[in-house]
Amino acid sequence: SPFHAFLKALPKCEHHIHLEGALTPSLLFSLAKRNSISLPTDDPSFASPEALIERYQRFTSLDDFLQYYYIGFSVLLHSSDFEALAWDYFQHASDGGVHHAEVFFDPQAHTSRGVSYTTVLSGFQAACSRAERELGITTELITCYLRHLPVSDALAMFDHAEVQESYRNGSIRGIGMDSSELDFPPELFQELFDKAREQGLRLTTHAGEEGPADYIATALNNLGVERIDHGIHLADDEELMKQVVARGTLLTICPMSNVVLRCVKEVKYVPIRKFLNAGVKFSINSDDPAYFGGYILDNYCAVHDAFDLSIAEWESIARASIEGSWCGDERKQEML
Ligand code: ES4
Ligand code: ZN
Repeated sequence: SPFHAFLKALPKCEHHIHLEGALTPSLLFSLAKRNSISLPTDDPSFASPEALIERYQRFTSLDDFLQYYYIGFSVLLHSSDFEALAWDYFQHASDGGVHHAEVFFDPQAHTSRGVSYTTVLSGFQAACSRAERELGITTELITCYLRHLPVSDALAMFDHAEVQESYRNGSIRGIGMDSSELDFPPELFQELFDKAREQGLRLTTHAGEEGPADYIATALNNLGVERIDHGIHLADDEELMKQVVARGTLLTICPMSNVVLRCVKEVKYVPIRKFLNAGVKFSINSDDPAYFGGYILDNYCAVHDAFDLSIAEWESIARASIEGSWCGDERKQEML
């Protein structure tokens, strides 16, 4: 449709994409073969890429998805694997009109398997350089900490020499927090976020995806994050919504993710209209594109089909994605 072309051409930024979530079943199987990794034999979903794709359409919750997501990590061993993974994502992002991407990865889920942080980071950095050179996409990397693991594990990762070096030399712009939400409220990780803030890192966290609006409040007020990843449950708390508007906090919304993980029944139940009416800023993102059936442009199109937004509304959403980015002001000006 003509609107698809309009949405594709809109200069946009992506803020909520887990690079490990860009592992397509096809890349998963080819890396498993190349690296001689055996996939689970007790789950028929790993019989073929097609069977896996079919299973991905039947996730029942965030935790049901995460079980597959972490199995996928097992095929990623070498720097070149991480480079291939991120490069695959950047090509799709470029096709969707992304000019700047701020991408998450989960260091703890690699170092715990014996893959060094430097192996992961160097592969991702190679893809970032190539994206800039060949696609004109600028990038920022964000290390995400896993909330289902002990706080002590997160703190040890944060203090690890290679990680500290990447924070100090600007390879990594900020930290986030992800994985299983309901049993792990944000305030558990107060010390981690205090240390990151003292070091001048930018701060965000997943909150209000499956968890209640209270988790968004503690993420903002205790952890001091400047963005909220997902945040759809903000719509349940009118008072908090006013505070979010007053602070100018950006939500990084992932509509197709919310449907596939059953946080909402359909895209039309993502509170997009409510946020627009209230003046809550948000960007629209893909989250784990290889698992949730689409990249950023698919998410823009799904929102358009559900809400029939005006051209002016779309321009303001894309502008918010640029203004809410963690790149320099000069780069923002180029995109605006
Ligand atoms: C994630 Cl959708 C989602 N939620 C929480 N943690 C995650 N890690 C990767 N995708
Ligand atoms: Zn996410």
